[in-house]
Amino acid sequence: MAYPPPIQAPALQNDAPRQIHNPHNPQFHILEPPWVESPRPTMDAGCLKYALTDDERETFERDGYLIVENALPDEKRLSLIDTIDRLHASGVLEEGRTDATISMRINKLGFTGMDRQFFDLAAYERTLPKVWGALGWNIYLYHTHLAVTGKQPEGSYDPNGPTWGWHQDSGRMNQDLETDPRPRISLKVGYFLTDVSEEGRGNFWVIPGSHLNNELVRPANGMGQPKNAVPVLVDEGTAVLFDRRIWHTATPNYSDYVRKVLFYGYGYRWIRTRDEMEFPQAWYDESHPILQQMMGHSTNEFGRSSPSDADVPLKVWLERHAHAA
Ligand SMILES: O=C(O)CCC(=O)C(=O)O
Ligand SMILES: [Fe+2]
Repeated sequence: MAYPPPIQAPALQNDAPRQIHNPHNPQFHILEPPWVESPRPTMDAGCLKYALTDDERETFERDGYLIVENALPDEKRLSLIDTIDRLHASGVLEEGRTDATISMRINKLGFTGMDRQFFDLAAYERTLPKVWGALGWNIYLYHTHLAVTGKQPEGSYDPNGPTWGWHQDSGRMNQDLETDPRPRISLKVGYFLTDVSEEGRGNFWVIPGSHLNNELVRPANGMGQPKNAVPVLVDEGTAVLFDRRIWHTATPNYSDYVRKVLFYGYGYRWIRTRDEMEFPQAWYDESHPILQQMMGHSTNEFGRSSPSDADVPLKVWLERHAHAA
């Protein structure tokens, strides 16, 4: 598809006034979650077939990332792409156009309130069981970003050219914590909606196993990529879980394939959100308890680090289904 897509100014599906849900705001506390008294439908136990396997855990802990093929069936994937295209055409993603080195990149933070599908994906049955398998049950969605990478206006693909923007996630967390290696604390799920099975398509690059290294040795002359760096080459519909500590980078796209990725960051409930969690109140109210936990539920602040069962429906649910896990 041409980049950028033609502007059609379509009506947004969800243009109702937004309420800001900041889990750190006391008004956000739900003192008597309805599900305690009368449990509403929640995650289907069928999702346990997607639980993190021993092999997957070993791969994730050794390499710092895990590829989950066919995570998104075509219908769901195409509908997500359609939504991104609609939002893009309306101009609302433009504030995410920030990247200084990859000029055709949009990286929109905190996008879950832009469409109900984005919101619901926070408790997606094929990936959330892997997330709680890696991090445990005291988790929530602390950060999201939506990336669209179009074709660079000039130049050509050359990994031996200038070194890209290698980093570990979470900003100051990497300076403020003093251990070696630093603790994991969070991971991201990247949903690759378009085909990035070949290089030069704005691929996500990683250095396998580098999540345990506090430092990265970059090429001294600023040319080429660090040792052992590889592109994550995956088909459309693949999800990639990655440890926030793995050294990784976004890259420029020199192809005609516009790359579209949704990133969902999960961390412990005692870390602060990295961006605004803004979405319509009704979506939250209608959600099942585990999705509400992902979107910031807590009965009070204390319950983020010392949760009672009322704070963590996922824990209660896992205990109930322990026999099936
Ligand atoms: O867009 C990419 O490929 C990588 C983005 C990134 O750095 C991240 O998701 O943490
Ligand atoms: Fe990153």
